[in-house]
Amino acid sequence: MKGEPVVIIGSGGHAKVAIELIRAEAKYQIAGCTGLVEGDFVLDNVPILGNDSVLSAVLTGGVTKAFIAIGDNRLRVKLLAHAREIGFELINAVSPNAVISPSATLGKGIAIMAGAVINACAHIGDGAIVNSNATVDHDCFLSNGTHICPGSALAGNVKIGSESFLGTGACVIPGVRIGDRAIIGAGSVVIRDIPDDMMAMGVPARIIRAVTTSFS
Ligand code: JB3
Repeated sequence: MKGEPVVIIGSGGHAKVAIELIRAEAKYQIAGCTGLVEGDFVLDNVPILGNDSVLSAVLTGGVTKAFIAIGDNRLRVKLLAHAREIGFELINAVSPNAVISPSATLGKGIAIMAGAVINACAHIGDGAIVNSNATVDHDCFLSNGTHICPGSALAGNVKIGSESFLGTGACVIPGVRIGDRAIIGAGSVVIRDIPDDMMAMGVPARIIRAVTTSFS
């Protein structure tokens, strides 16, 4: 397998998807994963090298690129900063079957799955996830660590704050602002702004309570 080596930080379901995205791009070779359970494998043959305490040794061993494959938004953003502090360069994992506008801007450590559409002048922040078949339309702004779950749809000019979570199949009408660390329930239709740290769901989405935990 050719390409520069990359270490995957995470070893669960999201890591499986990230590994296959990176393999499909064929730009990097996967050196291994770090996780909470050592001495196992992810997918067919990607070794779990140990927990994150091995990352400095992995870097000095010549693996200078990393991808954070953790679905929990808050933990992913924390690990993104940690990997950068150690000295890793963060790569993106972008499906060759995603459609990304040439005027869209992408940060680092981003996952964009198959069938996703990122339209004109949209911005995707560091560590964001635009999951399978999700659409982000023109002039949308996704802040760092946001997760747009499979099949969700953002119309034009939607702004989503950092570490927010948009559940599977949720829709947001044009111009809506969703705050930081917000959680929108699966299948919701968001027609008005949602403040920071609030959970909303339903058609139309209504605020049901404050958010107390992070989501993935
Ligand atoms: O919804 C979809 C399509 N995907 C979800 C994804 C975005 O988020 C998926 O269904 C899950 O809800 C979630 O995937 P994730 O984060 O892989 O979840 P799970 O399968 O539970 O695996 C979490 C992994 O993170 C486990 O392997 C843990 O060992 C590992 N982990 C937890 N804390 C950690 C740490 N790994 C490292 N390296 N460092 C940590 O601090």
